[in-house]
Amino acid sequence: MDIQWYPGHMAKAKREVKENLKLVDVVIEVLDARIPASSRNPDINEITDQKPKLVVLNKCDLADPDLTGRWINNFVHSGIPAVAVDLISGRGVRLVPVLVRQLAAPKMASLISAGRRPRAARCMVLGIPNVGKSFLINKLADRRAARTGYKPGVTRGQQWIRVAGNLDLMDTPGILWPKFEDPEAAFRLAVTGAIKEEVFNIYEVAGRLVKWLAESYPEAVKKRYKLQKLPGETGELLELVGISRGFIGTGGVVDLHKSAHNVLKEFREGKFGRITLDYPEKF
Ligand SMILES: Nc1nc2c(ncn2[C@@H]2O[C@H](COP(=O)(O)OP(=O)(O)OP(=O)(O)O)[C@@H](O)[C@H]2O)c(=O)[nH]1
Ligand SMILES: [Mg+2]
Repeated sequence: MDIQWYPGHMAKAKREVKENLKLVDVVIEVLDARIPASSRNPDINEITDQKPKLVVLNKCDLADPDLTGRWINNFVHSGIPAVAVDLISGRGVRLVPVLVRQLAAPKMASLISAGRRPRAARCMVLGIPNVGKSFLINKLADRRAARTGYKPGVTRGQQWIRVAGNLDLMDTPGILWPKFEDPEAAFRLAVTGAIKEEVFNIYEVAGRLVKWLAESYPEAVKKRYKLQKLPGETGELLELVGISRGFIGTGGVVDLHKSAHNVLKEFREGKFGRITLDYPEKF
């Protein structure tokens, strides 16, 4: 898979993150629970090295619950506080401010012992595009303070938002690394919606996804497209999706573009079940 996507606004965002990091007490790194490894940007790790950090595994409603539990264990065992949340139902969200305040406590204590007045804990929310950073902030603020959206690249600038519990949160634009050296990670980022559809080949990605689903979750695929048997060929699978959905264009030809879009859309909506693409190594 050939993806070269590093728009200027991301380079700018990275610079601004570096500058603003000195203002914050804690960093929240939002990851996609379906791809906790592939959605970790190595750049973010490097920039935020010295800051207390909370990992939030978001979109748990779409991920395999057993694997989410194992991922959380993995993070916690390696000394990184982590919590699983589902922002649609709100599950797990209440824990986030509690954990952030715990992580900020040493800094707050040092401010007070230096004779400074107590202030709200400041926290920067970081992550790759479309993982739900702005959505998390809105949920904690209990209002639509930050703009959110279905596509990656919605948030363009940094913004402070005060939330309940004496916490100031900074929303940031999603940051993705310039090269996707690991083609498997690039594929996973594309299917989960972190990469703009304009910069990858939708037939290649959707074809590969439906093939993988047919191999890993054959019953779900058969049921979804009312198929008795699954063909081996990727092209044939996309064609069958089109027939099953009635995507027939002029001359009775299957509209493969619509089929590809539909596969991606339904996968992202969790229509094939709760699926995690990255496996934890231990635990
Ligand atoms: N199913 C599901 N969808 C979610 C969840 N959280 C957020 N979303 C969806 O994810 C999409 C992206 O949310 P945003 O908050 O805009 O993402 P972001 O990380 O701020 O994205 P950028 O600003 O583009 O970097 C939206 O369409 C949300 O509805 C969740 O827990 N479950
Ligand atoms: Mg955003």
